[in-house]
Amino acid sequence: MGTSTNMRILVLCALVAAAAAWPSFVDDLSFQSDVVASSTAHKQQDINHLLDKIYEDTKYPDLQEIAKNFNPLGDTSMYNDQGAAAEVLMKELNDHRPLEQHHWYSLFNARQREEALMLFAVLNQCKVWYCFRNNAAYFREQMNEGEFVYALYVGVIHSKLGDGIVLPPLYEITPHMFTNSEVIDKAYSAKMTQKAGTFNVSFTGTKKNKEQRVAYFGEDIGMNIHHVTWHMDFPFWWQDSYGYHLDRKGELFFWVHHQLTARFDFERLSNWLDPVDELHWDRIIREGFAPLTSYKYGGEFPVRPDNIHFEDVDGVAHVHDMEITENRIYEAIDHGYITATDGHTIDIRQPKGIELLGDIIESSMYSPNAQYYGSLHNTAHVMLGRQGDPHGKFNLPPGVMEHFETATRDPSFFRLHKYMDNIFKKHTDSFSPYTHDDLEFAGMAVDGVAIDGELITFFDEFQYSLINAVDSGESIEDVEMNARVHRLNHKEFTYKITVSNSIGSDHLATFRIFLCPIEDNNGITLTLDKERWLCIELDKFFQKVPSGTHTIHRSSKDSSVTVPDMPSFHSLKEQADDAVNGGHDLDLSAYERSCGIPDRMLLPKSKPEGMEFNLFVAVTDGDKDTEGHNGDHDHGGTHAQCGVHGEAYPDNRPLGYPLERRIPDERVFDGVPNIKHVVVKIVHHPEHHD
Ligand SMILES: [Cu+2]
Repeated sequence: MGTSTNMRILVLCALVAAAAAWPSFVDDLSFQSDVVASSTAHKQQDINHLLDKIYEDTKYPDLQEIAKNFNPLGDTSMYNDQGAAAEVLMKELNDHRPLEQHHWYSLFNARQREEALMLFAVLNQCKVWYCFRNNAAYFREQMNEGEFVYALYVGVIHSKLGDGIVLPPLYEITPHMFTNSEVIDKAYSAKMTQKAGTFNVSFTGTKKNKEQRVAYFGEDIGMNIHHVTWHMDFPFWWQDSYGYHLDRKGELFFWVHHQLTARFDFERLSNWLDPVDELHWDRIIREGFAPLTSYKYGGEFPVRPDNIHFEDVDGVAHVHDMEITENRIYEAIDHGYITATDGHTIDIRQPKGIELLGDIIESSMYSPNAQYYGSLHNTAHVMLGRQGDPHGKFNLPPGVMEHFETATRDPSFFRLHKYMDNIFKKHTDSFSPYTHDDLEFAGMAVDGVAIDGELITFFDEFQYSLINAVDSGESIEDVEMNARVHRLNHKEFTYKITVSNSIGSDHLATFRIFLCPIEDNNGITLTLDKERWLCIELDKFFQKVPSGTHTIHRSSKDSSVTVPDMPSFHSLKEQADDAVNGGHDLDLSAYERSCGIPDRMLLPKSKPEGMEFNLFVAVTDGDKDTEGHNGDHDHGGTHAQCGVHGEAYPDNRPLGYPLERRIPDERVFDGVPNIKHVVVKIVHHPEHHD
């Protein structure tokens, strides 16, 4: 008996069990056959087909058939909400309200977001894959493509039905959002002239622009995917009524952006650039940005010249409103409490405080008082995105800052996030420093830390397909067309951490590894207190340490901060088709999560002559850290910055522990045996290619 038969029987059993809960559902044979058929391979194939050439009507006959004949309100027993969400969206459609196709889409546009979320709500209410796929196929042909793609991605991420599916890399689904216009134009020519081609993508700008030296960071397609996926995993619009609570969302918002900020400053350090200065509402925005990128529909992304004053943006906010919002947040930090809508106060000088602060700064639907504390982060993104056309005089489309996949290209992104990072720092600085007793893990000592292998970075060459950027025509065949980009990469290495456990028995330990600068950009040695805020998290993992002295080996590939390179859309299609045709199983679980720093970018680039950094390792009590959590504590290995899908964050300590609080006296850290740092050297090989 083949695996697929086993699978079918398994699913059939599940169906019979489910039938008890949904009596009307078993009467419909189409549902039954669908449930039997929807193995991971089938689901993956459906998603691939739904996302193929999203700006055109689907070419797949089964999806065409569904788009024509499926009625979302035909049998409402397939939904958990008896079709309530579908009714809302169908009414909008019948009233001809939704945004047209072939128009730009931005999540920060309230009405467009509302529409995308209407579709998300429908998909999220589906009990079975039949419902999910059919609704997706139906609304694909009815709704704006940007709204559709967004709803489908967050639908797959957050619905149980999406388990096991790997979402194709967005740079191959909506290549315009990741690729400059010059290369997109070449792809069009390739198609028209029927000449296959691979086109080099250069980073935006020229050598006259100092910021271009670090464009490889903000314009890295994997980093863009990390950022957009994090915001899909933890959407600001999320409400728990969608199905579950996003654990420590506000704190993760702080941590993931703090890490982006710290990583960007690390790259600047090795490129002879000053650290990013924070954004000031009352000063000029120093760096302009010319995206040299176009929407598929909607023209070019607007340019912002250097040294412009912040302008009020019609219909969004006055600069003064932003300052008021900022003042209110600083006031909350100084008071140590925030005021909820009903006037009661919520203490934030407590471990959960940073989470609430993140909620009000972003702001997310978790904010206890968005009316009063506003929406500093989201509104600032739009304010910055519109500075090229603040009064809408030129009818320009949204700026790169108004999309999570393009925002990190603009240097103002890092200014904005440095500004917010400083607000968070003011809050964490209000806590008393950790004492020796807080930090000590009695009976556990780190005797040595070393690296097996060399810490070497280089640039690799990577290609992705532009097929989905260009239109199809009946008489013109697609030709192979790729974009070739340079990406930061590093050689694989292993940490060797020697630990002595004198507790007398095996004990679970949490290993927290950070890389920290030793000197600032002027060559001045940093105090530990300055250094700790600039550290980048390299890994965090839980491991049993046997009694006695042992050396723990941990590969850089296993970092819980990073994700591996994603399979291409072509490979996902091939694998799903093979599995469906061959009747065998598909296991792509290693690629299911695309939230996380790309593994390639784990290490900062450094310099050809090498740079020294502190490798900081803290080993803490794993039993305490994971108390109340079960499982293997590994959770697919991307938990550090992206949490665990649908579950509580596996580590009870504050994010960034033990470096998130101020350290006025370094001797406290030096006197704790379970914390150690060593100097390591990272060398950049400019000539090396993979
Ligand atoms: Cu962000």
